[in-house]
Amino acid sequence: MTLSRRQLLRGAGLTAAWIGGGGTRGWVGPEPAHAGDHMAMGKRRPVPLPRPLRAAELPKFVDPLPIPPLAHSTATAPHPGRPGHTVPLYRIAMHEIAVQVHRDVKPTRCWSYGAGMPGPTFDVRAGQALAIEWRNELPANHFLPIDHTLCGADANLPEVRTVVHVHGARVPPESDGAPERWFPPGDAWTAHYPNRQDAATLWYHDHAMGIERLNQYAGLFGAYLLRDAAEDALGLPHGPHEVPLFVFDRILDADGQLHYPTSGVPGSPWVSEVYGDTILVNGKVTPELEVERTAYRFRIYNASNARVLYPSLSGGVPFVQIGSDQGLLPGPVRTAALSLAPAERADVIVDFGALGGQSIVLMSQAFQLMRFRVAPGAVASAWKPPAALRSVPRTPRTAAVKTRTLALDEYQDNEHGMLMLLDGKRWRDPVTEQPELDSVEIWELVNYTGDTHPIHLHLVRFQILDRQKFDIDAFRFEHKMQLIGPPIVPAPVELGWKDTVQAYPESITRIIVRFEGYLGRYVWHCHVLEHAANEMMRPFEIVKPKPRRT
Ligand SMILES: [Cu+2]
Repeated sequence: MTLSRRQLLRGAGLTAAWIGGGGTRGWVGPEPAHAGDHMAMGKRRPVPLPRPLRAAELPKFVDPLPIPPLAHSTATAPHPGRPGHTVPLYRIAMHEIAVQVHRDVKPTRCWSYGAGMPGPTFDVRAGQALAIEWRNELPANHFLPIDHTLCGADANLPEVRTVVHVHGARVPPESDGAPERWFPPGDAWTAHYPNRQDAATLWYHDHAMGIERLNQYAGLFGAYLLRDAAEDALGLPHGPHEVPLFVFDRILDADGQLHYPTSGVPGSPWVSEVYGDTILVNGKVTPELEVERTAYRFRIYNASNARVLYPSLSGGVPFVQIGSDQGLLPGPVRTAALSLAPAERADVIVDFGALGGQSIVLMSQAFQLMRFRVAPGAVASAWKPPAALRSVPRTPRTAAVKTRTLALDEYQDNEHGMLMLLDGKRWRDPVTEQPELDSVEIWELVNYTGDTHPIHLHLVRFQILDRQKFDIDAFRFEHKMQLIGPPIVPAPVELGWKDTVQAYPESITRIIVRFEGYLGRYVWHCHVLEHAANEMMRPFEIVKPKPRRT
């Protein structure tokens, strides 16, 4: 029998003692793997679904692309910081709904923040505070398999719990949607969103401890578009020419119902990643959007649990990418394909002006996601991208007062087979990342695994400095950190502000972060939701600056 190198590595149990950051850092973690245990190790593979929906055989492009409605405020709430003032209040209730994902498929049970899935789109202005009352009107029982052995998913808790995180929003800690701030059906929670940040393509989604991956899989997410005057001045396509596209993979059974795979291990159904063979856009399988012969702005979200998407257009039609997670890029970037890990966003322009009468398919590798049918007619005038979009000054490395070296690694775990941890620590270990308010730090994410982990920091925006490969064998077998080649600077599409970064396999990914906004406790985690559920999530705490001698 042949063992793969990764099986050998896991079997060797060598991961527990890396000396990093210039000093020896003792680490006490889960039991290291024992030689010979390799058969029991590794990722938990999902049990195959006996009767899957054969989505690839469904007729394509027969349903119109749904466009989520806008959310509207219906009341006011007291301004949290200004006595006598009020802010608009939005009331959003979570319900179980039935979604027609395709003309020929029975309605699918989903959970949503509105009448459709995804939930309503918040279209709001930077600098204008608002409040949202999130009301949990979901059923008392979950329809997807809870693993009660995971941290924070104990069997004595209410089965259905929810809390909402506006991903990328700069909010006080009490409004951030901390995973343990969940509330059960029948309860509500009002959060405040100051919106004191630049225009950006944000989104809201469930973040309830231990079941976030199930709640998002069920459909609990939606768009939160933040606009500002700098963006208005660019005259970008808007109104009917601006469309959010939530792309996500799911497994559907022959009856069109969501299937969340299980491990087959009694009492512990967690699996390490979920990949579906059905990809939906705004809740439809291969929908179609009729477009005019003009430029459109698409906000593309990867709302998958684990799948990285590589959106491209048929016929070599390019995207002009104008923004990423946290708003506009410095300048437009013409590109044939995008790369979006879970939770990443791309803000793109597609100019259909010269494509009258044509059909353009949005793809991700071999998957056909949706089709644009362009109105017939002669070539219309072409959209001219602005030469510059927004100033994104690079944060100099010299601004950093601290460099943290943080390991992303896999460990043998007796209960779950495999565990992925941030710097060898679990969620409930003491807080170790405590940046001072307004300080700048460099975080070196050292990924010892063979997977890309999309790492998201709540509250802040950051810049990617570089990535650098290292020799994983030299590390595993000789305990040496041997870098391979020079640091690779980010591609032009990664030169904007980010809140989620792809930490590449067997590489160091360096980001530079200013911890501005608020004091208090936030979260950083992998956005592969199965990883986050099994300990690849940690608190961080922004603390008061220590007084310094002048
Ligand atoms: Cu991960």
